[in-house]
Amino acid sequence: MISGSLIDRLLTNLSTTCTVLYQKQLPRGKNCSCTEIMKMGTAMIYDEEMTKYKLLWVDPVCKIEVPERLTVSHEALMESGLADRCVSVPVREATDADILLVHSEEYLEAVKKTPYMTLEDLKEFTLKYGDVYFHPNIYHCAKLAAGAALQLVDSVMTGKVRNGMALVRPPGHHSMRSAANGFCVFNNVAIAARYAKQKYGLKRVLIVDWDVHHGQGVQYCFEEDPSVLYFSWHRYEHQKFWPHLPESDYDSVGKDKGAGFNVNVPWNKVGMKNSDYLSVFCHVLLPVAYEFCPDLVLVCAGFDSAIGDPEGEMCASPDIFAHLTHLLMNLAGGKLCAVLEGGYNLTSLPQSVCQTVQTLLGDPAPSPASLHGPCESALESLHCVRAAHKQYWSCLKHAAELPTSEISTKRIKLAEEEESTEKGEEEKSSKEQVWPEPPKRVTPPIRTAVVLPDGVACPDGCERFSSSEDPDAGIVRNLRENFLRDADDDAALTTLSSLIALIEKMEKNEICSGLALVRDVSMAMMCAVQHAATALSRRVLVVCVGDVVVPSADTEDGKTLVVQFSNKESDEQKCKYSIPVCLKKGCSDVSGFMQAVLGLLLPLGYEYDPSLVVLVRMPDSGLCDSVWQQLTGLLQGLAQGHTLVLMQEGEKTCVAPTASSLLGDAAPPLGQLHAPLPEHVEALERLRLRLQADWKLLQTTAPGTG
Ligand code: Q9C
Ligand code: ZN
Repeated sequence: MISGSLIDRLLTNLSTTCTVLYQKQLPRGKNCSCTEIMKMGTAMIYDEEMTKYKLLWVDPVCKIEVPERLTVSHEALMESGLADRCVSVPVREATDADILLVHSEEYLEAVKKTPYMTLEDLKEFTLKYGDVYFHPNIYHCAKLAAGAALQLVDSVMTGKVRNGMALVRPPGHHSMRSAANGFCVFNNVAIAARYAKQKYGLKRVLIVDWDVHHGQGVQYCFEEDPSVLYFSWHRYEHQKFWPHLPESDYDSVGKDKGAGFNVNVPWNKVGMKNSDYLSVFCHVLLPVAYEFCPDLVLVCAGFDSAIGDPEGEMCASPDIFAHLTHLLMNLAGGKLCAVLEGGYNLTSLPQSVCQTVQTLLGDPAPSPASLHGPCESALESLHCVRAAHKQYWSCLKHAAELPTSEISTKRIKLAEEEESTEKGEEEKSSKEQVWPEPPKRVTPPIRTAVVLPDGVACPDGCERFSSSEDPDAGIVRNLRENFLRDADDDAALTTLSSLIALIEKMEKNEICSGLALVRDVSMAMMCAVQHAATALSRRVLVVCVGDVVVPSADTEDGKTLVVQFSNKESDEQKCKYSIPVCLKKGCSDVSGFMQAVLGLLLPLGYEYDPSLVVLVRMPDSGLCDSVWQQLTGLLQGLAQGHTLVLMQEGEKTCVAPTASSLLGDAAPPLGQLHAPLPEHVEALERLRLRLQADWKLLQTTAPGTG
């Protein structure tokens, strides 16, 4: 009940200092400045005090919200060694002024009295609100939870760290201006958004709510505010799931000036999987978020959307949160604050928390388990959300109209399904989910190796690479016979055999990513792809930007998937594994290019699930550095971050920005995107329609309704 003692505070401060000192001993590059190290850090905020309240009476609805949620999450971070890698930031109490940014004075004054209430008073007070309980210490914890979110915002906005996560109780996203609700007392993330805008003058804040419940409190707070974009997906079941609100549906898009800045994705069935989540990210959240261009990303990080959760009943694996996190980390220059909301399965919760924090720390994401297309119900939701928002976002302008039949009659659907409800309840207890523990993510000792001509300096933090051993005689013979016509070209032979050695080390997970400046990009690409796909028998995703001769013979068997961005109209599409993306006016249409990356390349890449990505940049690519860095950054979510970038020798100025992205730095923001060129939109949409038969993750409408 009493805030942390002086000794506690000193200890916390001391441990923070130690963490920073410890990090200083591990500079990333030789001449790494202090601020650079700090910028790379990840904050973790936790205080045991927030475990010190609990349900004091019998209530089946509230019994899942237990102190152990926090202790198991924190212990998992300690035991995995992740906590040691974070900068530990102390909590503070949110002040009255902080809380009043979102809540009414009357409500705050009422909550202030709860520490002095008797058990009977507390029970009575609790009855004024829905699905929440009070305890004499919850007011103190609620101030710490909101304060933790504010400490996180301060740490990120002052550049002390790049990003971070706050482990808090009570959660926040259901609480409203004058009401506690759904285990929440103060709206931690809503307060943090207002605070960030006020204190740091931010113009745009994105809130991503991946908790399985609708954060109606956040929606109400910002529904008329165009400076805060709120995205939430949530179990809905056509209003049959708590909190049973019509305004949780896809057609609540925001009001007045805020129209278009509230994005609801209702899940109308339970059992949603990784593909459903990724599909919504690729086809709704990311395009809108990139167009919005936030200055800061806040995540309502609830993990009741993971498998095994008794509330969500979804089937997404804990490692999907690595991808959701990764996909947000190139927005807002990497400024991301995740604040815990729900999560009630004491096994999947800590696993999901670890996946999130490890990704914030910059470790490559694990390969997502076999993805197929989204389920029909998810497609229906996707279709509806995109249709509801097409008038507000130019990235969705071309989206299909709302289906006229079926879905618009959602209330009839609700009535129809009414009968089958009871049966579902009984089945619940019998189907305990089991899933494998996510494998330990081992980060290669070398993050980024570079193969550069002698005159070109090795970028900070990278390792210059040349094959130490003499190349295998068979490999040399193959190189000479198939790639090098000039038998005396020793320099080229050295480069190519270095590339092959690099690929082998990536394959063995000794090196994460690579970058090579080569004289002949086409030849290097052929050689790399042939080795990885044929000799090592790996699936390789080849992404080419600009005109380059692409290996076509190799694509038949599915060992390689080639996606080529160019401005040349390519007549035919040879097979499902060779995909020309034609942007006639070139890649200078940043919006069009990003549309292709988010809506085509990422879903293709995720569905294909390569073990190596070869990213090829031709000198005529026409891409500016920031767009190129976004592409490089996003692609590292695939193949466990095994990306090999090939560039032509002349492109020396591009080495540093590329290396920075490969090392895990956030790409610079692109600015608010304008509408893509209509002819590009049309071309991309035609391509997507053609490909969606083969690639299910490209679908954006339910079968028979598009
Ligand atoms: N089974 C958070 O996750 N009870 N709050 C719903 C339906 C309320 C969840 C009852 C659940 C509140 C932060
Ligand atoms: Zn929840």
